[in-house]
Amino acid sequence: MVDLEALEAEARASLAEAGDEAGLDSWRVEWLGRRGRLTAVLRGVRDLPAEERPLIGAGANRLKGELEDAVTARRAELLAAASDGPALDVTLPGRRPPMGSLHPITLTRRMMERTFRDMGFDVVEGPDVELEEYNFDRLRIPAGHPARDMWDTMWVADDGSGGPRQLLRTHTSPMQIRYLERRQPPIRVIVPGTCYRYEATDATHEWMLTQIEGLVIDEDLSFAHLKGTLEAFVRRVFGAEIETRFRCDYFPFVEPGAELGVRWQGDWLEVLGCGMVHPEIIEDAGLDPDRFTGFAFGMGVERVAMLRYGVRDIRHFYRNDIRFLSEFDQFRGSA
Ligand code: FA5
Repeated sequence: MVDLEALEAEARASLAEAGDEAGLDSWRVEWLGRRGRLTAVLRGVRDLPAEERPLIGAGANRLKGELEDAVTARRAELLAAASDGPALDVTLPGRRPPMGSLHPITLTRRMMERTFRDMGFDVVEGPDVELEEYNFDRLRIPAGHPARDMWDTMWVADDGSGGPRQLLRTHTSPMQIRYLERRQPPIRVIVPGTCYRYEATDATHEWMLTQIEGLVIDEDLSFAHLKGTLEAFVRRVFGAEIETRFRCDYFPFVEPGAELGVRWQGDWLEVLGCGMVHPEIIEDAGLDPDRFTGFAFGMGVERVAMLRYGVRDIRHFYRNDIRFLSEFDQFRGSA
């Protein structure tokens, strides 16, 4: 009588020896192939004495199924060993898709907006493509005025319709005029937005930059309010130890005008221009300049971001290098 038990033991022992795919193949030929040893037993069943047939036949068929399973299991085992882990571990967490994060300028802009909101400012936006009139003339910078050279301008191509000239705004100050057309004092507003200048770039200058304009108009406002507001802002953003300096500066739409610089890498970095709103601008808005005064400022968001994150070259911000941008993942949610 065929000893199925001995046969099974031998088959399993030899399967355990198979160390690779080729070994598994030859094992299969030897045991389960057309001329294989178990196949031979199955074929021989019909020649067995009638009383042995059912027992051996059923046993050999069961063994065939079990050996098929065993070879599948052995293959998985070999695969797992090769990949140094289970072939498929369904308990592992899925692969996390890359999430991205907010751009450092967006993070900084939102932080600045929030700081001004806390100080009681409204936030509004204006058009990137602006009329010459608002960007220059009504800010007391008529054509031919030397102050136009302070802003190298990108003009929108003339469409030949004889309409007013348009440009990519060089600063957010035109929104001072637009806002004064719509609102009455007391005014306390900031205007974040992108500006464009036809400028050569260097470590602190980009041709595309973000500004936050501020405009405050009320009765009895003095330069002390301007200084107090901006110093409070700077201390909130950079901490109480930050070193600042005001210096005289000239902008045709303010009188007097100043710039604010902060200590940066042993030097000073100009962060904003500011001043008392020129009485003519107040008057043009239909307000009495003897009653209403105010101050305005325009600050560079990229400059604030450089100080905040210790970025030494402004040009990193818009190079779109994922290695640089992913440094800011850690600030996700801090905006
Ligand atoms: C202005 O644009 C004035 N409109 C600011 C102003 C508003 C003055 C209201 C008075 C009253 P200025 O060109 O200096 O000024 O730019 C203001 C700030 O924008 C600078 O202090 C700097 O922080 C930033 N800035 C200007 N040019 C660039 C540039 N090319 N790249 C990066 N930041 C810049």
